[in-house]
Amino acid sequence: MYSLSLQKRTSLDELNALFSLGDQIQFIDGPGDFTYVQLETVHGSALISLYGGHVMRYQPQDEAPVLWMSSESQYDAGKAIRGGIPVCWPWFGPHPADKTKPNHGFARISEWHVFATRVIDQDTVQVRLALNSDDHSRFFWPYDFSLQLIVTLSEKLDVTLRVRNTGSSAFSMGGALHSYFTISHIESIKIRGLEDTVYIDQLASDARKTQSGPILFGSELDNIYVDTVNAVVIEDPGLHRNIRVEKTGSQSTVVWNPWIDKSRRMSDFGDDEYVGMVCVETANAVEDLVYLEPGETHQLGTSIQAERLG
Ligand code: TA6
Repeated sequence: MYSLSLQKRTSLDELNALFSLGDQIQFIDGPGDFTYVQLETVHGSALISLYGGHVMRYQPQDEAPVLWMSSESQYDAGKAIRGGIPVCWPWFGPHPADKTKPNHGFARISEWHVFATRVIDQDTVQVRLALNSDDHSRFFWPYDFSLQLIVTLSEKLDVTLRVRNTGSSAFSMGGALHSYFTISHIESIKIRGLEDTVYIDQLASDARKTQSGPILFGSELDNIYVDTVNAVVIEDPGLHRNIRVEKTGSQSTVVWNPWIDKSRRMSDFGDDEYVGMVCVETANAVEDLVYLEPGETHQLGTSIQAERLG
């Protein structure tokens, strides 16, 4: 039995008093003593951690999980959760000038708070989490902002990161909704939608190449596809399904599988877990940065749907 501190129980009780909605939106405790929001509809369920604003699970009714989570994920403040949909913001990858700053920005290692919850109908529920600039964020990045993560569960999963520049200075930002997907086996899937698209091969000194045919996997792959607004489909005959990933507010898509050696180098990633996952990330990466004047807003959105094959 997991015993909660009095303060923790109170905060959960307060959250449920303020924001829970029947059995469709509930706040629960979980790994790392983090607080989670559980969404349920007739179509399936989802789970989101307030730490990191991190969608951890998306499970359509009668389907295998769509999002992948590492069994080795750590749940420690200051460390990103491994799997699900990490919110990479306000930069993608290493900080452009200061390598001591966290990879993929600080949003995914920050404590988000609940802004609003809605039951739109029995088929659709929504939660909005918020993260605003403060002394913690200013340690990493000198600008003022208001973030909202809008998660809508229906017959699909829609995740939108809305950024508003609330300061008096303009800023440029990058980022990604860095989605990890569950697949049957990395060597039996195909990824379509990026054919003939230019990509930056992060494993070949960022050489620019052009995708020929569907993306197939036989070794580590870490590509940033540029100038593309295309939907992507992960064809997975082993699970008798396709996963369709559509996007808004993004001109770049990242596809990644760490394969054997990189998996072994990551302490929060099982040595053999690479066979059951692939990342397809809706990004603002490389030259696809977003410039916001004071008061301006940008939305980066990904829409995820599992489609059963015959
Ligand atoms: O998905 C692309 C990527 O930038 C890879 O290079 C790899 O580093 C991955 O993100 C995971 O990064 P993380 O900081 O979460 O370990």
